[in-house]
Amino acid sequence: MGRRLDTVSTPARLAGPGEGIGADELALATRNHGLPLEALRYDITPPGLHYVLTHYDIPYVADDRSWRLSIGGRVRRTLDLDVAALRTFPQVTARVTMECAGNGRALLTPRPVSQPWLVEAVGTAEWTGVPLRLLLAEAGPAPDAVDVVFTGADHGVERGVEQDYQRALPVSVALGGEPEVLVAHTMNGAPLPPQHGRPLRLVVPGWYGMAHVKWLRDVTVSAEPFTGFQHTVAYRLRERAEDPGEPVTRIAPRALLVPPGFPDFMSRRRVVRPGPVTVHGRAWSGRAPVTAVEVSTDGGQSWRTARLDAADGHRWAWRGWRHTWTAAPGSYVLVARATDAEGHSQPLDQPWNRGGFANNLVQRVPVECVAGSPGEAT
Ligand SMILES: Nc1nc2c(c(=O)[nH]1)N[C@H]1C(S)=C(S)[C@@H](COP(=O)(O)O)O[C@H]1N2
Ligand SMILES: [Mo]
Repeated sequence: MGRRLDTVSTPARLAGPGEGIGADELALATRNHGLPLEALRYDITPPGLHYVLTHYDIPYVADDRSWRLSIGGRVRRTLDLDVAALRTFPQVTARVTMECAGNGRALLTPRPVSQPWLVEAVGTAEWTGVPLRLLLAEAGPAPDAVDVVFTGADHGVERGVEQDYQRALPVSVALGGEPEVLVAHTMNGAPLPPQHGRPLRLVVPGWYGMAHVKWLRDVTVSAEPFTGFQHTVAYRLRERAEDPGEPVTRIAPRALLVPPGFPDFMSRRRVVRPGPVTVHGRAWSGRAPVTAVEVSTDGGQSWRTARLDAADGHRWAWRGWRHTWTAAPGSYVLVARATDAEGHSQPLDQPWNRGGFANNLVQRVPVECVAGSPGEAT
């Protein structure tokens, strides 16, 4: 680690007791925006409302036609493809809910100092592209292949380590058909926007966001396990800095509700009128299909079962749910909790780790039920 990089790039740390969000976290929060929770109403997140997370800078790509994707390493034949060549392969469209592994981090105590997500680092898009397994079949991976490494065009320094953004998948996942990993060029029917990886990105349904490498320029088949920064240093579940930890992979179940009523501008506390209130939202899991959502209006002491929307065949996308709550004047804390077919559910107490990853603590939405002024329409 060079001395000069030491001065610009500091080690990971936890916020001290009572330490508020700092200027560096605020700068990250303004670059990397979340899904406004009211946009959970849409099956497919409208353009610009999908969350964004970019570690370094968004590469400037003036002309997609000059972009090249190389596929090499332990293969019979190296491929060098432009976007037009990629479009000659069979195309697949998949509806995929993507969530940042750091979602919920800013609510943890102590708080890992990083992108300070509350709960909104999620979105659902329809991605069109070429199944990765078809590209790899064309290249012919060697029998000793272990990992497939994906490199983006973005470059930066993180915790003192200068790097291009790189992640890998086990060869079994890269070649697998369920989920089908895509090299996508299209998001919701249009070329990828710059912030979502223009012109090419990886889409790994069911996996946390870090696996979906944007600005994809290189795919390298490797006979060695990948040991890059984003695998062995970042994106590991560890309690103490010196633990090797476990890798972050698939998305843990989560339900989010559309905050009901209307918000206060500063506190964002919600106000509803007395009477029936439809509490609704979305739930997803990258491990197994969502089988139940429960709703509480008393902070998690008692629960009601929500009605799940009909399964629509989009295994890797979130599922809608709803519940009718009859509100009476008073203070409430709404909570929703998802469970998947493997029995994974959401904790009521924070599942803490040093990076604040895969934290699927339930969402809590404080609501005041206040009668309207006399004569006011409700
Ligand atoms: N090249 C590159 N790919 C990347 C990242 C990045 O910083 N660089 N961020 C990853 C992370 S951490 C997440 S959560 C998702 C976010 O994808 P989105 O911005 O399209 O929502 O992209 C992933 N792919
Ligand atoms: Mo992320």
